[in-house]
Amino acid sequence: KEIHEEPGAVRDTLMEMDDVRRIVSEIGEVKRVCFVACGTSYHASFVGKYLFESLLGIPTDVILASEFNYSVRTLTEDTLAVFISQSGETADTLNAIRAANSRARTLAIVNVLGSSATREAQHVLYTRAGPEIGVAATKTYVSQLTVIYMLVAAMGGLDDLVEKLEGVPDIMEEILRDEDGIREMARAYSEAEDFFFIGRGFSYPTALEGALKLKEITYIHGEGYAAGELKHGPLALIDDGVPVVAVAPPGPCHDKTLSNVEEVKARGARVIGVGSRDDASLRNEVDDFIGMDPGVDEVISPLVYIVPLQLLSYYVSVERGIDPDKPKNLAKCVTV
Ligand code: F1P
Repeated sequence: KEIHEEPGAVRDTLMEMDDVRRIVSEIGEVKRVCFVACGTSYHASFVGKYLFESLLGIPTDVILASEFNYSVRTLTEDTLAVFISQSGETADTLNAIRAANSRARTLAIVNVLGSSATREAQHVLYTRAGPEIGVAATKTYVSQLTVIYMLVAAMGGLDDLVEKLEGVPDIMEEILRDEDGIREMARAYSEAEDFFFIGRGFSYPTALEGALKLKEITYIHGEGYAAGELKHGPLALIDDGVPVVAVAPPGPCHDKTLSNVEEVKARGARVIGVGSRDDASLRNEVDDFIGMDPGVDEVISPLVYIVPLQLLSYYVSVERGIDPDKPKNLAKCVTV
């Protein structure tokens, strides 16, 4: 249900563009950005890093909230520290905001109105995902991404980026209308013991988040890797029949990711390719193919390409007889 609410969550979040512009003018000029978060919110932060660096040229760090204490000293007055948290109550993230407040400008991006993070941070932006009951974050992830894109668009005056964002909900709806293929695919992969997710650039965070969703709701071991890292170790784990999900939208990273697909295929991997539906080179190389709207480029792809990966984990979970909304050993909010 919550995956199906994603187009609406993105639409509602986009309505806040004026608020984002107001906050950006309150914050003023920044020379450095530092994202701090946990879990899924940490992966959203990674997309933020690629956006700030490639579109605005602003050096950006991404730090796990639980590791933040070890780098708090590097913050400066012209740093914008951005804390991302669905709940706004995650203890590690709250501690990090408190530690950062006297050293940098702080902005919290949260989903729950009036949560603790909104009181601790100097500035606040809300995602408009509505309540999320499922323990694993889905619609709140795409809403967090939306706010990050809006923030970058407002800081850089990038109206073309806002235009691209406005097209995203319709593209998501198209994927959701066509989910039977993914349900079929999930059946074929539900007995797997290990899964790998690979992507480069903007698709690296998508690979990380795809693997996290799989771990959280199917209990299958899943690893997300920057595709170029495969040769630095993980290739040793690729054997006959090991599923590899390759995230390869059109753009500058595409061909290199394709060569990584060839590498894992040569070692017997069973590859699910996620790419533009007119991408014959990827389609011909892989065992299963998830075709996406050809108009979605690398920059905007994190918002769209995560949807089939969430659906895949959801259907694998159901296939394995698990309740995807209540995975074991995972709390919706980690307050200790
Ligand atoms: C962070 C988080 C979630 C995850 C789980 C545990 O929460 O890691 O991403 O799905 O619920 O907490 P938050 O700070 O974004 O609320």
